[in-house]
Amino acid sequence: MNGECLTELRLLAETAGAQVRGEVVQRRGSVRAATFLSKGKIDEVRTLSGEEQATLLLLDDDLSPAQSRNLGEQLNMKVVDRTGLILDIFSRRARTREARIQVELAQLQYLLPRLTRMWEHLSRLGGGIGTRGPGETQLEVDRRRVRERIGKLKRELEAVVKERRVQRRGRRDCYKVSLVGYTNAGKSTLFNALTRASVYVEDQPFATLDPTTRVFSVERGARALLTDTVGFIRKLPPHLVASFRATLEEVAEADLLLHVVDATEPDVEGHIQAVENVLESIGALQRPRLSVFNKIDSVTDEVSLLGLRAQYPGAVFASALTREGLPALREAVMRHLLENVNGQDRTLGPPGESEP
Ligand SMILES: Nc1nc2c(ncn2[C@@H]2O[C@H](COP(=O)(O)OP(=O)(O)OP(=O)(O)O)[C@@H](O)[C@H]2O)c(=O)[nH]1
Ligand SMILES: [Mg+2]
Repeated sequence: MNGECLTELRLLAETAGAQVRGEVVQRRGSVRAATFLSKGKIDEVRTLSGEEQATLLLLDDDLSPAQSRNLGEQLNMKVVDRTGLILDIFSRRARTREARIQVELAQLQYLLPRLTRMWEHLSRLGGGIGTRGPGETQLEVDRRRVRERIGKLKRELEAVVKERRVQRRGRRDCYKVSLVGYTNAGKSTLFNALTRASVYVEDQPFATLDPTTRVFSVERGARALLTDTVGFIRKLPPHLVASFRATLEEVAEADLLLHVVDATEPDVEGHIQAVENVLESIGALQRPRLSVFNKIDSVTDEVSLLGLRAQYPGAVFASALTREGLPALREAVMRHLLENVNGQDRTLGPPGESEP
């Protein structure tokens, strides 16, 4: 783990409402199969949490259900891994029916194997009662309930996916641009700047969960549809990616992806890689893509900006806040649009819609 990862974990923890009282780092090589943390690290966490009266241990990695349980027992603390934390933030953020279905589905799929282990543990505590003790019966009931709920949510989600497909079919003749990028890169701010919309913006991860689409006047009367969507993060839980299929299909079908990168981020390359990993997992890595380095207004280090310009010569450098670089961005989108429209049955303006 490097310093940037811990900074991000701290930010995620605070977004989920936790107060960070201390940090412990373990080398990758010392992972212990049963508890994830080594004996020495467990002691270190125990001492630190005793001093700071901490009640929750957050890990930057994902633990197996058995590891979480073992670690929690040894430390007598609640243990939440990276996926658990991200799911928690998503569920706090989910406002619409669609987002709620997607998040709950991912949460239940995450919970199911953990529920099992928890009850196995309880029935083991019953000691020698036999394999069909009361704990296990309860476990089976609980698992069935969770599975039934998962089934119901999946059916509801299927309806949402269909609905979105129908919506997109109506727009298939339009040129479609999707904003993608690491969470907090400034996608929604850029979306608002380009479309004069007013979607929710916040200096916290995962401010956006639901996609929004608006008409976007590119240049010289040409128009496209621009979509703002959920942000990505390192190790985005696969259950979440799968649940957000309805939302992410939009991205996979865009004619152009604008990859928004926070130019002030110290680990720019790590963030770009994380976004490309998610794009790959949703089958969108091959879509035409244009990098937009955002927030250049607050890059204080001119040298690092020059470095980025040299390293990413095809990218646009802009500020959604001061609007610097937006004309160049429109021009770059226009070039892609003309290339795409040439020889294809596309119109340069969506029918029956006017700019907001
Ligand atoms: N200085 C500066 N800040 C910006 C710029 N663009 C966005 N921000 C800030 O960055 C923070 C995140 O902006 P959002 O637009 O919510 O970012 P996002 O990528 O949509 O984030 P999620 O939806 O959470 O994934 C907010 O505090 C914005 O005000 C910019 O060009 N310059
Ligand atoms: Mg957003």
